[in-house]
Amino acid sequence: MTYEHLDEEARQILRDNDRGGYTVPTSGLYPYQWNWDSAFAAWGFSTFDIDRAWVELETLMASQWDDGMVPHIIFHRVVPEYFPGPDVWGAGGNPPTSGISQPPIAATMARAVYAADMVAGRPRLEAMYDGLLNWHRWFMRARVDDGMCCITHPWESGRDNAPDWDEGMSNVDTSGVGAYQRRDTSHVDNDMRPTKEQYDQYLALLYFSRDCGWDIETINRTSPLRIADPGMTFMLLRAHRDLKWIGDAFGRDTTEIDGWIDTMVEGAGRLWNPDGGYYDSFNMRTGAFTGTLSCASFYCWYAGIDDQRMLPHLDRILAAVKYPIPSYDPDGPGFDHIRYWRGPVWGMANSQIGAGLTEMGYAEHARKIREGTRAVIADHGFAEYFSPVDGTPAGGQHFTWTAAIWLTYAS
Ligand code: 9WN
Repeated sequence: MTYEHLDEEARQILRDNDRGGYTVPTSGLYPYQWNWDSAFAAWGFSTFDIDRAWVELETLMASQWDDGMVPHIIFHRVVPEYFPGPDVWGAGGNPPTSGISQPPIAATMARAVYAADMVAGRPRLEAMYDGLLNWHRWFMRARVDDGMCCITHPWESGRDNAPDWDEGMSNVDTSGVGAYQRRDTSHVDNDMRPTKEQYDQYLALLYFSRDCGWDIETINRTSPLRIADPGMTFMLLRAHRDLKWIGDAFGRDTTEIDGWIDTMVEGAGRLWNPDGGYYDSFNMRTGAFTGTLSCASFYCWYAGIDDQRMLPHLDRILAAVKYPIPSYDPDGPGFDHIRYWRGPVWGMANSQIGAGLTEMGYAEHARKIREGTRAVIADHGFAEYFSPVDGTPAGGQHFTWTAAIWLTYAS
């Protein structure tokens, strides 16, 4: 079966969501530049407009903070459709930005874009190297404890309402949050989005870090939330490896990155929950695993860790759902097939897990995930995410990263 009409639709989505130098995830619901969405967009553009692919990454890196952080949202043109906007974040910047980061996949995607453009792209990749290095250095300083990458806000993980954060978030004091007007539920059904209680907690945490003046040391010491995330840990480890590859290609000294890789391989091992028998999140404040098997648990292969112990979980889950891979274990107590990161399938996560499986030689598992990703998009369109049970398209439509991974991975 050919999917040429879907290839063209995917390219059109990227063009439609292009705001000139950056791509919005989808119009209305997410009207700004998001960090890891942009990296996926660049990968998608690399299949048909290589210059535009580089520009996407260059625009992202242009908003890097002086301390090295690359923010999770860049508010290029302030609009009323999204809450919380730059006034709430109070993080400064020109254009203004949010005050946290997001999964650092830009080095990985820069390497992928370069693979499509190895001659003309060489100086553009080289120009990006120091910024990427500084960002990774920021992560090692600000977020990595004992080799595990921690989040200080669920939005930083990219898996906002994953059950991983439930217990940690229940300790966040929301009494000072006050009244506010959400915008997301005017674009999307309530039952596909985080709850009001979770939004209160997101805001309380945002205000907490803002009141710390976004100072890393103060936040590290005092934030009520600090959870080591297998998703962030595996993605950062993978990105370190890709950054080292880039540095080596330009004859840079990559000894520092070698050290980070060693530290994080060890740290990733600490995220193995021996009771559950899977990679788990770990609450640094309580010293306990969160007991959550999620799509992030399957990122080990993507990080270059060949761990066969995760394969039986993958087999069980592949047999349990119509479309892989649910963002949370369908047998878990918090599973909800339609509510955002508590069950739905995210195509871009599949592309990462699938890449890891392919690289580690698990071709049959990789094939099933790729075919499932192709089927859910072909059957249900370019939605933000989908029910793993029946494919119901959910969240925003005409979605950038779904289109991007269609072009690069699923079609
Ligand atoms: C908050 C843009 C982003 C993604 C995240 C996803 C969602 C934002 C929101 O949308 O988060 O950052 O407002 O819900 O969880 O992964 O980057 O697509």
